[in-house]
Amino acid sequence: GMRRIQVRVTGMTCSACTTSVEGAISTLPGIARSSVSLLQNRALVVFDPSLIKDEDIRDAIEDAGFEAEVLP
Ligand code: 9UX
Repeated sequence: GMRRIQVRVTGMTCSACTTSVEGAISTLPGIARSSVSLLQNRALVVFDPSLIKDEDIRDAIEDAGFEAEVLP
């Protein structure tokens, strides 16, 4: 089945940052759905855990230039 996580994303200061984060997530394998909130500093990601791990999603957001932490 699909896994759903929330990621705290800090360092987004404008809507173009949000678009960058969305782009970084959506190009990863196994992503079913993602939405990023600038105001809440939060990304919601639904993905196939047989294709990608929480840590890979976090790392992709960090590689795009933001701080990311998967929430418990
Ligand atoms: Mo907006 Mo974000 O001008 O790194 S794109 S601040």
